[in-house]
Amino acid sequence: MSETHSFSRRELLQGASMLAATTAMTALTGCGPKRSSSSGHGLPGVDVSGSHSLKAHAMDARMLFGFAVNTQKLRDDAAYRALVEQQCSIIVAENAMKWQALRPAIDQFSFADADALVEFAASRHIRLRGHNLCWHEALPEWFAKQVTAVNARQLLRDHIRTVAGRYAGRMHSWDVVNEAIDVKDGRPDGLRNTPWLQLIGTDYIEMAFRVARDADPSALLTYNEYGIEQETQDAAMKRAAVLLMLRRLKQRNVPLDAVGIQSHLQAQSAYGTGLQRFVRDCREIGLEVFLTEMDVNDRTLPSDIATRDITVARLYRSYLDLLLPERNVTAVLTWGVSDAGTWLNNGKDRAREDGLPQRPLLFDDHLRAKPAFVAVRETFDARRQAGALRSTPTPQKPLPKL
Ligand code: 9MR
Repeated sequence: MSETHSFSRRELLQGASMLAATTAMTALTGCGPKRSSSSGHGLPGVDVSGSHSLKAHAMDARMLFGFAVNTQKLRDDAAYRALVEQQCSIIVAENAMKWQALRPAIDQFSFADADALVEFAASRHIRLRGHNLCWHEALPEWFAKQVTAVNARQLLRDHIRTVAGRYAGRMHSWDVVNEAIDVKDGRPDGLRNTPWLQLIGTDYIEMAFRVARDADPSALLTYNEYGIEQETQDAAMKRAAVLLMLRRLKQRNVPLDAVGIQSHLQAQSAYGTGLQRFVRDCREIGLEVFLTEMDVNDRTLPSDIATRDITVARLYRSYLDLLLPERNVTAVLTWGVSDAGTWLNNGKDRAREDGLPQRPLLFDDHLRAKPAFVAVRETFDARRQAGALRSTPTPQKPLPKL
């Protein structure tokens, strides 16, 4: 992170007072993050409400901030709902708008949860991302049995028309195609060998974007991808393949407005100029960038919770310090509201060896702000301060008025 490393350190010093205060408080009172999060700790004395919220600080930096939400919790858990209302200017359904949720049968749609989410967001003036219209995962069970080369194209078209059409004019953005690149599949174009590719052919991506634009002309149409963040060879190759695809789409006038960089980060991995270059390349072809699914996998970090929380906070800080100076980055979302219910605590391959739950997010499982909350908020402030000195317009549509 050559260029950005010193910047991060400087920012770290600026923000160190809050973390130092928290650590000192922990040492003095024993009520800071120590053992299992189930005992409930947060940052004593840190106001996260109103003008101190992430959405307020993000707005000052001309960005949106939000969470991926669980629609059932949003309905049933008042504290969870209040935190979403307090912190978010944008939300996305973690699962409720996937095919698996919306399509109980090949000829049926089930919109109850998605409709409720759209109403919730509209009534609170929170923007909504749609995730997603075309993906190789979260397909319903009937898919493998009933979808063939004969009906696949029409099925995808109808799905996008129906779903994007139903919420037309109400969505900030749609992840139209999710995770379509996998270099390891060995194709020269880098495309992942998905059922959609096999059944429709390579133009399924272009088709999906065109149908989405027709169905909802006002949503920002997004390509969303993971595995492109690190400084590794694999990530560099994947970035190159994604960029090649995006450029080809743009050359063909396919309606494409933004790229989602998922940002599922790994503690102790390096993030740097390769990703920064990618964001700039996206800008050059007229694309906004959203950080769509941020969290930090802490499975390689020590058990001690204070150490883990500070290390996770530092990674959020250095990652956002790297990317937020890029003016085409206009939204940041974490993948989940709190450490309770994070996808990282499901599945053996993500489990920590010490058996403790992962702590990947900005709020603990009692919905209390963690050091990462402060770190993220300060990166928003740094962007605001930099923006005051250096104003570069975003290439596409301006941010909707807040
Ligand atoms: O967090 C989501 C988990 O609850 C689902 O079981 C899973 C399959 O639908 O998807 C998870 O979310 C993924 C997202 O949709 C796309 N990027 C990777 C996310 C984490 O796997």
